[in-house]
Amino acid sequence: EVTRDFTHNLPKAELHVHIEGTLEPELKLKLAQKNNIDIGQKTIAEVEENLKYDDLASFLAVYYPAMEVLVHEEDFYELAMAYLKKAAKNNVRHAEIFFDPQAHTSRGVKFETVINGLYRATVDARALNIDARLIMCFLRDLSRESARKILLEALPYKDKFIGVGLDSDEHNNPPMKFFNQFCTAQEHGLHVTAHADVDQVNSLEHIRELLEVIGVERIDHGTNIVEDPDLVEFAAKQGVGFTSCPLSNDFIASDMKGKEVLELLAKGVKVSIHSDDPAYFGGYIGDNYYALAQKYDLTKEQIVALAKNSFAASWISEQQKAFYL
Ligand code: ES4
Ligand code: ZN
Repeated sequence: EVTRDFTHNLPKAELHVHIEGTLEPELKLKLAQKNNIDIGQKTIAEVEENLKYDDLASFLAVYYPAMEVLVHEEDFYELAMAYLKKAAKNNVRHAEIFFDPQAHTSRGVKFETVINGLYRATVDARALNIDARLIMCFLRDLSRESARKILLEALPYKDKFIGVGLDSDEHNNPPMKFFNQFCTAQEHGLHVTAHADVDQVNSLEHIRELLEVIGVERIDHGTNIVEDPDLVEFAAKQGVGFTSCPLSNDFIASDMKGKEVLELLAKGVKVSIHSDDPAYFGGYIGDNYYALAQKYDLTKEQIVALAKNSFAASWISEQQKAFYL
């Protein structure tokens, strides 16, 4: 029998968490007060009242405005440390954490402020027995010029993050819009991943571009790939990872996508379970494993296989990988 203790205590890698999506109502209120920002909410109940969404667009409309409480380097440090402490309780041993610099630079916060605060938390995470890394995402609903600008601003700091990702509103924003940025990132030795959200128009086309043209190492969500067996075979052969987030999917698509996850697992694709925006979707990584296990009656063996995939699809050294696999 699969218990909550089993899913939470299993050693795992977190590969799909947006640091801004770990901003809990309590910290949001604390930072608003500290930074003298009127967010129009004074109690945790009032903040929670505002958490209403049922698709990607309605979610993002709540998500971005909440970030305005993040202003100083210390705020980013505190946000990331709070997340890492929760991750440690979920026995996360390795974390590759997304951040959205454009969501902050567009409000007048310097890139340097964001990365220095987050990076310092990843260094201090060593004391929690977590190997934490950062992945900088481009906001796909902004222009390619904006993505170019932030990439050039970020490159001098490239020892502080390990890869680039692509997130935000996918509608009418295909991966190829950012082809040049992905190429430049790859030329600089950065890893590459990108979101292919569930429930999107042209989802398979976007997944094909990511796999066949850009050559991403992972796809975030992307479980719609099961609709194309040839692409699944290609992804399996290339060892591409798929980071699925059950509780997020349940909000965004009213479906945890467990059927798709199990099909990919059975076909030898490196699919794994993660938390996306845990402060918004009702749980951290252990809760995501547990919810999926309950809903689809997963065996311990399947859960262990998913956790092993999280290390296999991670960007740790082969030596570290051998330790976990
Ligand atoms: C996101 Cl659920 C989701 N999809 C796309 N971009 C995102 N950023 C944060 N959460
Ligand atoms: Zn995501």
